[in-house]
Amino acid sequence: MKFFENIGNIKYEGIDSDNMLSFKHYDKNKIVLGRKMSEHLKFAMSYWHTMCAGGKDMFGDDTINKSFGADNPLDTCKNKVFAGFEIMEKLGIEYFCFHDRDIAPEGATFAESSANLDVIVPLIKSEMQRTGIKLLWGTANCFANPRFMSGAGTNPSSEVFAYAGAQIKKALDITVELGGTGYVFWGGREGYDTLLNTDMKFEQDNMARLMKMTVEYGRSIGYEGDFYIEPKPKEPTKHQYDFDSATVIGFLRHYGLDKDFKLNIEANHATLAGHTFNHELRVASDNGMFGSIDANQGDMLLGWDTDQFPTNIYDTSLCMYETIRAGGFTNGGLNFDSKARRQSNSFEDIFLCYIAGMDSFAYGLLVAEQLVTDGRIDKFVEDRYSSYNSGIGKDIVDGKTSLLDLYNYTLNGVEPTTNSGRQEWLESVLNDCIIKAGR
Ligand code: XLS
Ligand code: NI
Ligand code: NI
Repeated sequence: MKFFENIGNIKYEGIDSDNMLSFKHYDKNKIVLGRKMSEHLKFAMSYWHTMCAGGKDMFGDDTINKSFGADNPLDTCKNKVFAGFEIMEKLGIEYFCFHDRDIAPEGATFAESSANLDVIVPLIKSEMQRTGIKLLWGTANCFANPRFMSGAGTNPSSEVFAYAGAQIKKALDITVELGGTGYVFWGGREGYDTLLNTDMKFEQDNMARLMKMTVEYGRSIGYEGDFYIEPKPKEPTKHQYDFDSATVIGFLRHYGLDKDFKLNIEANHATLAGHTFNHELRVASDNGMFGSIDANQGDMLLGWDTDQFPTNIYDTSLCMYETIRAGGFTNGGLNFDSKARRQSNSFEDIFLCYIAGMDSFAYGLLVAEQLVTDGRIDKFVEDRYSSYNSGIGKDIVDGKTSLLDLYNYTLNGVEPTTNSGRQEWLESVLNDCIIKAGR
């Protein structure tokens, strides 16, 4: 059964093609810095935005029908499997990501929900075998159902905590069964709206308890992939505990979870936290926790998570530059945690969204290659710190100086020179590389 008869396989046709349904920059077998573009980028389809979200917002209903011709929730989910794999195949997307409740409907009881999953998972597995498409990561939706209104792992009710644990166990079983290399904790409603009703320390201790149980269980069933935390500063709660990369790294180290966890960095969450996307990536990689990416972009004029498809080449370039610096993806990849705008309400739009996102990242990769081979930025940064390679600088780095040594050195020394940081020149070098990458 085909769902999108009028759309064929999307091919690379280059920048001069005026075929909307073609790639202008994403040439999957093109070798960039020694690897295929597809290996650098590891694109994934997000099941929730692509197969589920229908355009609902606070003021209006769905604008696109995603029932895929079925008339009940379970059949809809069956059809979604085939429709989803058709989309991925036609776009040449090699990975996908899901929440448990994206792929199968929630039943009246936990047992019923699990039974629904057991109907759908074999279908997904056979489609994976047929197409070679792989699971990047799985996760549990422990935030949508009203029972989770006060959080999952941080819920004041131990009954809800237990429910979340049960759901995570099942979602992890499925992730392992489908060969996933990642399992994500995005802190859904793990946060608070007012301290007047919240024991913050107890809630965070509990979150760590849940994560520890998850790691122990996962390793006991042979899961060798990474666990990820996906930072986000706010929304849905006023204050999300997993605020940003630095906060999450502190949390993981404090609770001894840093060996099993890495970070899943989302562009729009970075900007909501008041950081740039590349700042968040750098913090993760500097701490050995660069894991995976949720590719999207926000709107700088709006204070919430708009999850737009990424089209800003400046951002994709700097993201791919950080990714290359971090040594590329191992278990992670680029998951389009992005959704079509409410007014882009056709399935053709969904294809166009992915093409735009994939092309923007492919171009970003070419810019990153240009930045690396150009070398001026790397060289500038290296030179900027070169005073630490000898003399007093080397002594400082080697731990050979005391504060008194610095006092004596400076007492007898000369006034330090002030060297330019050359920001505007570096920004123009970046622009040069963005333009040269297109040649
Ligand atoms: C929401 C998050 C979510 C996670 C997966 O803001 O980005 O989509 O990626 O639970
Ligand atoms: Ni996300
Ligand atoms: Ni988001």
